Amino acid sequence: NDGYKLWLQYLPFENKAITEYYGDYLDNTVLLGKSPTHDVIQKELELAYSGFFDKNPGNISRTSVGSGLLWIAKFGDLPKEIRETITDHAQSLNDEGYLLHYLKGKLIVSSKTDIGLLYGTFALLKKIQTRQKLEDLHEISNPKIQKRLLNHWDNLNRTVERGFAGFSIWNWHRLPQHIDQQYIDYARANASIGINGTSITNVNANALVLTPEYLEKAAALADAFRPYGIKVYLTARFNAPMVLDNLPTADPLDPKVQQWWKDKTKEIYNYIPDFGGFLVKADSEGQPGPHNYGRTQADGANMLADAVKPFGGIVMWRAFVYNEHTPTDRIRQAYDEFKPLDGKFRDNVIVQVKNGPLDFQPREPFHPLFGAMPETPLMMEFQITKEYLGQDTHWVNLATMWEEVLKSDTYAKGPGSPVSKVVDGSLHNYKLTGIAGVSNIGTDRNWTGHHTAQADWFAFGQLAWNPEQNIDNIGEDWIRMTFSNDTEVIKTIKGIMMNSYEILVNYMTPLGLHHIMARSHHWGPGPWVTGGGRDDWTATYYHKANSDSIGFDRTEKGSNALAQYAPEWKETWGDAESIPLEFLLWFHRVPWDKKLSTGNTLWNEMALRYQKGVEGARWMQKEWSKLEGSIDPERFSHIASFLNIQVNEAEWWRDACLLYFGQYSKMPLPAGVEAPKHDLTYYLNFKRNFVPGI
Ligand code: BDP
Repeated sequence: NDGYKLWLQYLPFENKAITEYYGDYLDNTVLLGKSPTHDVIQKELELAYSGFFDKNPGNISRTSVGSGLLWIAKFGDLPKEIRETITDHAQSLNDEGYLLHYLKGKLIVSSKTDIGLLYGTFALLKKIQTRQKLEDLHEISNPKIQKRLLNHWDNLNRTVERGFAGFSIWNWHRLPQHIDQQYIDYARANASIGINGTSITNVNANALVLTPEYLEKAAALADAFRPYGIKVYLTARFNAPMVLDNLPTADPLDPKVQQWWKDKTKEIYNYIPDFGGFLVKADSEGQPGPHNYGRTQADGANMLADAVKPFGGIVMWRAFVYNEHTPTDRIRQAYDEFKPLDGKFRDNVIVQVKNGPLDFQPREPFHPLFGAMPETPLMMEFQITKEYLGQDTHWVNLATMWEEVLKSDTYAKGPGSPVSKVVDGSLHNYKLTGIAGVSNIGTDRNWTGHHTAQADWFAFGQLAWNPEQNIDNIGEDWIRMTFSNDTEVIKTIKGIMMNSYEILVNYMTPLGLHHIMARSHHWGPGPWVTGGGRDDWTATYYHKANSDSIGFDRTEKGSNALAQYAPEWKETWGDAESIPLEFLLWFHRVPWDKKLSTGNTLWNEMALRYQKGVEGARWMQKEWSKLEGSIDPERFSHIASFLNIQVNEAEWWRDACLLYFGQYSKMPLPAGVEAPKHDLTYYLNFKRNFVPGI
């Protein structure tokens, strides 16, 4: 098993009783209605059937038959007598929602729309994959977030920015004529978890994608994805009018520029009639933007919004805007820039905000813009690819981090105003809602490099559908669908998953440390990174270690980034004595010999946490080894070898960071912390010339 089938393994039923139980339904299936999506549904049912029963699928009836036990049809397509039994329930369905309902010997999967029916079918298959009892089913499910997107940071030359699982799956050279099976399987996988949009190009955008040659190719992808309910979005390079058509300016208030975008947009819609809209990174890390013309982010976004408006498109405008020439703390800048623009964006603009104010670190407090923009829809951007979290070889369950962020209380409307309710729109009554995950997939046979990184893609989809879903259940479903329904296997893998996040934070960035990775590629430790072109891309800018203390003072005595949060947070995080230790050095400078609430000095606590992280990684390895024989050998040894790497790299992180910081603390390692294997010079030079990546 090479993992290509992801969580859609449709593993054979383990015994006769289970085979017969589900066989009753699956051998008596009625699928009513006609559309390309119905054909997709039929194919998926057949694929699942051949997996479950290990034989060719029987006929699925496409006309009403009295003997049907499993009915899959839109509400309007159901025979009257069945339809009447679910009328009340069907009222509460939205356009993408589905209903699973058991009644008097019949199981009904229904919806208002074709896509809702596809989602319902996948939901049913999930119930079967996770061995649930069908007679208990009474489920109505509507997605809580409207736009649920993957963001691919894929370049036109097929490299993937921060991609660690091979090259881009978009083979531009062969498009539009060749539609690879992988595109179809991509769409199936995404539809199975409710993803309904994909932005296929890097946010560090190449204007070429807006030329007819590429639009034709993007249109071919859009055609392939359409039956699966997935819309295509493109990244727009802000100065495209200059790059592609030699306009003298890209000033968003210039009528000629505005007209250029209107014409370009019309052209795009000729190729892709249901084009979703633009995703834009502007005025950030060298990308052009409205700042170049003294204009605001709203001016830039609104120009594009006006262009897509007549066609029903949207603009996702990223808040990841910061500048090395701005003297304030980098993490303050997005809020300082966007907060005053609240209410100034068109109604088809949604501002896309990273989960934290810095940049996808192992642990950050939630971004202070959440809760601060009641008049402007905000969408969440998570990074599924693990740029700062060990990249392809570390096993870490990202859902744990995402849940922590989504559950954080913004206090925007008093206690009980979590980030999840900002994102699902309920807190501020946003008319437009969205969530994006920076994709972790590539041409690797198993899509994601690490088999277990498939779980992050899966969990992202589940949380996009419902950001308040329980991550334990998400994890368990994934294990059952991907590996096995065996109780021991589930228990062991779930144990590893649910502990993996804290373990990684401990061996990388305990106590609120951040951005101490190696320069530029961000793989491995680099607390010594300093100097170079941009201060705000170094480690020393963030940890500021010296012989007295370490940490970034973000209280009013320091950068006062803390003031961007609600007063409740100022109270919790503002006091170095009582702040939860996971954010201590994010908000405070703390003397090395300061006694913490744990009874340890800061230095000892740091060292012990690094050690604990290493021990955690070893524990993960030991737990996994118990599964030999219960998991297919190919995936078992693939994961085992990656765990080896993870343990080695956890030790590397611990040793390098403790040696480096130890120069400042000048304190000995406390009992229980293993002595580093080498001296600091070794780590400074270790893997220096190696460029990780694909
Ligand atoms: C950072 C990445 C960089 C991205 C940037 C972004 O290092 O490659 O272009 O985020 O989100 O995390 O735009």
